[in-house]
Amino acid sequence: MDDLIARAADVLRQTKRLVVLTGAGMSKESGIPTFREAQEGLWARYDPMKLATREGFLADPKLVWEWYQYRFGLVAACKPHAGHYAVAELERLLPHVVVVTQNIDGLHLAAGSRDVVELHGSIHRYKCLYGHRGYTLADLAGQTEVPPRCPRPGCHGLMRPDVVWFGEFLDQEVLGRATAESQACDAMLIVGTSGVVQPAAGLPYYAWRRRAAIIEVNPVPSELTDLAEIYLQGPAGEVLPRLAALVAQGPTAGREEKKGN
Ligand code: BJW
Repeated sequence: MDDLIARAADVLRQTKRLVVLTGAGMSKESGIPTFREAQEGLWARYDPMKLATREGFLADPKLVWEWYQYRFGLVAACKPHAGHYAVAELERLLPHVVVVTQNIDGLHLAAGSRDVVELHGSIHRYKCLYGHRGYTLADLAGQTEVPPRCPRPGCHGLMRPDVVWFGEFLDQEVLGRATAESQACDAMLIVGTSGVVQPAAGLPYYAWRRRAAIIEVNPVPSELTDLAEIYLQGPAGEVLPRLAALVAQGPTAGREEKKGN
């Protein structure tokens, strides 16, 4: 493992444009459950068709609203871990780093990453069924109806979290940026995603087609592991800080020379 992390650090040090693609496993060590892991994943306990589709919301808006409020409470109680800070550190160490995340928890931003593309939206933002966006929970405070109604005068549409549910299109500008970055990168660091949800799972193929170096961090092989030139098998909170520390330290050859002196 030490050798693999050193090799990955060498690759990153030479990287001009890095995309860090993250999924639910990135936030697991902060205390936020993943989706598809057997037993502990959210979809093992909850039905995604009832809770993460527009049809599910229209069938039972109160149930879906309350589930997201429960998850908002979970997220609000969590902090970024060492892996999130290591990703933010990479942004300071390398010329161009963009974080493309499927997570809605805002933890990359909380850790100090500045260029973050939130593919599936954010649990910190709310919109109404008619698409009026940009609200926070504070804007809805004082309303007694569940879910609350759109604060825009004359609208009254049901409010929902500004996240992307199954069967919904991703924001075209957001997906366009993620695609363009993946088509232009010379390395992609994939962390904590099973790689089954499209279109996010298609992004590494753009990088692979242009022979960008693909590095994956995941304790369990994913649908994307075969694309990876370097597979770092382990949790984000352990692997990423070691990786960022080696990138900061300088080239492997330099370290060996120092050791020999
Ligand atoms: C660790 C770790 C540790 C554990 N460290 N790692 C083409 C083919 C087939 C289907 C489709 C297709 N195109 C579109 C679809 C339909 C659908 C889809 O992909 N379905 C698949 C399930 C088959 N996609 C969509 O509907 C998307 N929309 C779309 O494509 O629009 C166009 C369209 C419309 C209609 C028809 C066709 C096309 C929208 C997808 C939206 C996904 N939304 C969710 C919920 C977001 C809000 C919320 O959070 O509530 O997004 S679902 C859920 O899955 C969430 C996640 O972002 C997403 C991805 O999951 P992720 O992050 O990979 O988590 P897990 O749990 O799967 O994996 C965790 C990983 O972490 C594991 O590998 C662990 O090993 C690892 N791990 N501990 C590092 N410590």
